[in-house]
Amino acid sequence: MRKPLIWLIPALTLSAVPALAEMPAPPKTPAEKAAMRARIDAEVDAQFRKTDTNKDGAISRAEFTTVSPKKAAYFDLADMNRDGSLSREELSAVVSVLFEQWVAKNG
Ligand SMILES: [Ca+2]
Ligand SMILES: [Ca+2]
Repeated sequence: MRKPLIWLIPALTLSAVPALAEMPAPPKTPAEKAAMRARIDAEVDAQFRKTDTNKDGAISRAEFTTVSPKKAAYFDLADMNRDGSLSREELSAVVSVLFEQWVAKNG
């Protein structure tokens, strides 16, 4: 059975989503929330490109471990379809959960 993504939150919220860590306050309106989400997506894009060192459009376990050695254990949690690599979509799914949890907790 798949572990819930909430397990990722303590380890990843601050370090994997710096844009989220820098947020001064949760969004008060749907427009603010959309703007924050866009900023976070841009950050995720940048991190994805940085981690995908061979530029094949996916993050392999080796790439993930090299860039984030302390978070190596979380690769399996983020690899939702168990194909041994993280797609941009899988990373976005994780970040979406983190963002919604953060809004729910702080909003
Ligand atoms: Ca790659
Ligand atoms: Ca995958």
